[in-house]
Amino acid sequence: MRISGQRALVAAAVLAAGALLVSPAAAAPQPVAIGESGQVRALLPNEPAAVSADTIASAFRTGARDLRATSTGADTVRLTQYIDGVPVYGGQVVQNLDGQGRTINAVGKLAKGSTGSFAGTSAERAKQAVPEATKAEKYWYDATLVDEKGDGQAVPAYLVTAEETTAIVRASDNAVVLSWDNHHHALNRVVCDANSKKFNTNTSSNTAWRCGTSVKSTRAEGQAASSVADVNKVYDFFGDTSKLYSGLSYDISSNIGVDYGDGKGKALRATVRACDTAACPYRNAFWDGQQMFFGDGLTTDDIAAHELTHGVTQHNSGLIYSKESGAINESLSDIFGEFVDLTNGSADDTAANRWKMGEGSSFGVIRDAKNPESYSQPSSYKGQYWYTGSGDNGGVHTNSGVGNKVAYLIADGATFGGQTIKGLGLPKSIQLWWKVQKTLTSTSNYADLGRALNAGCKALAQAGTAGITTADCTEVGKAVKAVKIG
Ligand SMILES: [Ca+2]
Ligand SMILES: [Ca+2]
Ligand SMILES: [Zn+2]
Repeated sequence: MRISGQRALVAAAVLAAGALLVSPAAAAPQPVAIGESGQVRALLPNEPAAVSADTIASAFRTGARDLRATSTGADTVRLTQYIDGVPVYGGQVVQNLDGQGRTINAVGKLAKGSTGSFAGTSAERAKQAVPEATKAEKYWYDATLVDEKGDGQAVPAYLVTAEETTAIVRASDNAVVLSWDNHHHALNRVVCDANSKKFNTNTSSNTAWRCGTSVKSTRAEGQAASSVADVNKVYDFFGDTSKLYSGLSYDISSNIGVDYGDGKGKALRATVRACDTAACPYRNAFWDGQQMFFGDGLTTDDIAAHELTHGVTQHNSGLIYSKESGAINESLSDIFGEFVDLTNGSADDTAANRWKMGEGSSFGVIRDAKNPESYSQPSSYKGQYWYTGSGDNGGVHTNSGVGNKVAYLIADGATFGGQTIKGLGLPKSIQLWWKVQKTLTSTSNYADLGRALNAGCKALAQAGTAGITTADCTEVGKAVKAVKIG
């Protein structure tokens, strides 16, 4: 209801040059949070208020007033910035709403304005900049929204999709200004045993290892256990992951599942005991955008939930798999992977394994959220082991240590980074990180994560979700400070 009203108001504002607006200019200045680049990153009203999209646009100091509600949840609305009917890449604000639909706060970022036009540009030309491109869509690109240097003015660009990569191509000179890997290395389940069949995980089409068509189903929903342990483990861990997300009213089968037309419907699918042409056994696992791919013995609860959470992230915050947003993407997968692990009652849920990733897998422990340094990951923003190179999409599997550490601090509490934090425990943590997943945007960086944690906690305390209190938010604030992201 509110949303369509808001959309109508925005459309009217564009057409009638503000004639129908309730004079936002006359309203008192809104309390805002300013990011490193000097731009507004959050609107923080003193108390929940009825806020129009136009008020948000002016609070975020943008001249482009066309904010459209592009997705809505029970307590959040995601607004995307449009200029002349074309979306701004990463130009999004998420409103946290109270039970009356009033805004508790709004986090995100918008382009200040735009220069140039799409006249004389073409999708076909943009596609030429990316090998094997299949699609090119118009977007405005403001480098500062992805933490690159710029003047805050969006320029015409194309979001070009190829099988292995996604890139932003600037329309004026057809230059690739940003690119990332699509390959990220839920209850209807289909699990397929590849039995060491080899696939080229770098170049071959995803269809080669599709579970249910190219590789036949070994165990589908409701079927008896298989003789292959990896098949049964993934089947069970998909169940555990689905249960955790159901507790957050999110049905992963319907939201991230895929239907390959094999009669099994939209399902969480995984190909297990799969090999790479260059490595057999293959010691890795990934989410390919549609389904999971597991090397032999990689099927642990935390890894299965990690891969599925990449699907959840793809369909919610949409964090791009590059640099800081990619590190946060990885971290959300580790955090929810460990939330599933810590709450599924498996025999290996010992104190020694708490916060470790990959215990029990064929490659052993690979990361530790409690002590990231022990696996050469940073515990704090730009701290020891912080990675600044271009490998691994800008260190997404290294710099994720910061997000992991803050999750550990919030859940268990500790003295770290000059702060003594009292832990909130797992149930509250799960609610808080779910709020974060819903409020981050595709280009969020660590400072945005800090704000999303603080703003999200405040919104949950206001709603009384899971018994979260403002005292808990004080602890969250300390954890955010301790790892230097706020
Ligand atoms: Ca477990
Ligand atoms: Ca674990
Ligand atoms: Zn991952």
